[in-house]
Amino acid sequence: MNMKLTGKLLGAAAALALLAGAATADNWRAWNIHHDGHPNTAAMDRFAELVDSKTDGEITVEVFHGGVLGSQPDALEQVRLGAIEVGNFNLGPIGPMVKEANLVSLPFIFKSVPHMFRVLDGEAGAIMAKGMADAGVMPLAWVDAGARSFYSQKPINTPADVEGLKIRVMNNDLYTAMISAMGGNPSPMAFSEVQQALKTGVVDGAENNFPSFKNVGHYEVTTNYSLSEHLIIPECICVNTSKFEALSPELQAEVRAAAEEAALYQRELWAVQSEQARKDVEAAGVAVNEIADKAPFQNAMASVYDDYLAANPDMRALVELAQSTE
Ligand code: BDP
Repeated sequence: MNMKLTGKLLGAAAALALLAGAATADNWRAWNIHHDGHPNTAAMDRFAELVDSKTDGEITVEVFHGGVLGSQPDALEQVRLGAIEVGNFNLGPIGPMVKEANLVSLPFIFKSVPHMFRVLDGEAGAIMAKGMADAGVMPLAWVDAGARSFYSQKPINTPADVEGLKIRVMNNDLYTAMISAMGGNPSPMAFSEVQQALKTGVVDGAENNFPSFKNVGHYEVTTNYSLSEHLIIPECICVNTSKFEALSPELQAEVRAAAEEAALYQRELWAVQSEQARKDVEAAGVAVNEIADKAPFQNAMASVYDDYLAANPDMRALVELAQSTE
């Protein structure tokens, strides 16, 4: 066989091997609610690149940004069913389907973002992760979502300022209870509808962290952002449990490592970009109000905790575990 022919045959064999590889590649879809310019969008793109490189293309991830694959509750359901493989989910909307995940939706449960991560990295986090995985949404890594504060056309300095206001919340009974406990009218609504609702006065206010407040233009239709920091809710890079468990141990380790690296990248971006988002909204004319004493807000949440623990006595141990974490 001459050298030319050998070369050709080898080339053909390589092409076939590539084709075979491509045919067996697992192509995953990932859901992300955020748009360009949000730290999680960059982090999810990084996750896709890392999965591709770590698994040598055996798994590819296509990220769909801007919530185009559906609202968050819908996307969660789809990941549970395996119709979408991956998502960057907030634990708020996971609470109604995974009891343990609701821990993080209790207002003021965490003292700070670092405290929240210490709880997640400890026994409480392991219990939550197991509950989520059993429900079909397995967290591979936790990401930062800062603290959520109220915004509306007037400053909110005390719980009494919420009285009579219609406030948009995410889908979770704990948030409706939280607003009701201050005398406000809670309005659960999809994230994609909030800007219009604020603009047309369908709601008087909403609550979120600085990057989300900025990224989807809520700041353009709001004049006051008041630093209540009443909820510190983590997010995850989550995968359909069966899909993940069907992978070889080697691929599982590579996908997990990709998620962990992407999450560390997200936390770095978050630190810088949430500061920047605050500056940007202030420069655009939003008044950011410090709340010197948050105790009245915390005290107003007593009935939320009492009612929740009366209805869910099995959550008491997890709540106490979080509260006793240094
Ligand atoms: C953002 C979260 C996103 C939520 C959104 C909301 O990152 O997952 O859907 O808040 O308020 O901060 O719905």
